[in-house]
Amino acid sequence: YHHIHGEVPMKEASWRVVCDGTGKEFTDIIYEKSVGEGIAKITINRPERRNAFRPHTIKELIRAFDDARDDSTVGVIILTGKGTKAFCSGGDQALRSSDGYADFESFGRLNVLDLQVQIRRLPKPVIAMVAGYAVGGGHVLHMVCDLTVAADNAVFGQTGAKVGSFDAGYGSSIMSRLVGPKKAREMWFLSRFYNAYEAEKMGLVNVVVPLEKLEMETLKWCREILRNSPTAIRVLKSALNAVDDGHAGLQELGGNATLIFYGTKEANEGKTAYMERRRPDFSKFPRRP
Ligand code: S0N
Repeated sequence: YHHIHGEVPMKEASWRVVCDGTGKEFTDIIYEKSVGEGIAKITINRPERRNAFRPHTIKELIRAFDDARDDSTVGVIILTGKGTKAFCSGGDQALRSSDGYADFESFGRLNVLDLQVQIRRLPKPVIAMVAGYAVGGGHVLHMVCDLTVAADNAVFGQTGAKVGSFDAGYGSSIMSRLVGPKKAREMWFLSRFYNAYEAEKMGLVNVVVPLEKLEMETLKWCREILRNSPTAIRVLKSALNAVDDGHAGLQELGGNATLIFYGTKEANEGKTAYMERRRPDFSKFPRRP
């Protein structure tokens, strides 16, 4: 196997900071791309709040994920939190109001739900790189990522039942898929925290590594993915999400079928005939069994 593929290089990445597309600096996140490799890294940068997010944080995350999606040199995206104490501690409770979370506006938002959908639909793998706490809405964020690489100091859990909130969307349905319906009830009803090894046993994370090896291991996973077929990965991601995402999931998968079909002579015959104002001739294309 290694004769064909070789080991992926175990080396640090060289990161280049990317600015906000609007010309402003990001304040709540750090957005970086690796030089010479197809890796983007998005870091929630509010360590003094255990990387709790406010609506503005989510807006920045959405912009960065949009950029990473559109950049055809990027093949895999890491989502992480600044420092070693937390990946993300969920919504900023100090800003929670009667209609969501409010920071610079007079009304509240739950725009993290838009970010969750964006990560699910993004046709490139998103890897959660978790050190410290991934709790509340931060735990849901790691669950909607495609893979999770956890440091041995990682702690996972939902706090909703304790702090008077809940995520009855992906936070419930995807969790139930990941850990099973009984364990999902345990996580939500009891609001317990689980260490990295417990989380690994529950199927919440892919691998646990010593904290000091967290980024190196995550980069190794990224590089292994980047060696593989982007189209295969794109279709597989949409296929793995399709049932759970219902019509939207099928649409994503179906869009990939169209994308691939457009590259065939058969599809091109239809378009060419239309442009040439003639009847299309599909007779030469096989009706495969
Ligand atoms: C993360 C915890 C366990 C860390 O404990 P530790 O290490 O002892 O540190 P602390 O001293 O507690 O914290 C350090 C400083 O950081 C602040 N801080 C931490 N977390 C938050 C937070 N989420 N919001 C605001 N501030 C936070 C502390 O206050 C402290 O500040 P100082 O130093 O000034 O005192 C521990 O901190 C903890 O348990 N945190 C709270 C975790 C939590 O309950 N999170 C929110 C859960 N809910 C959601 O995330 C919902 C998300 C959401 O948007 C949503 C989505 C879908 C549907 C509904 C909702 C919804 O909100 O309703």
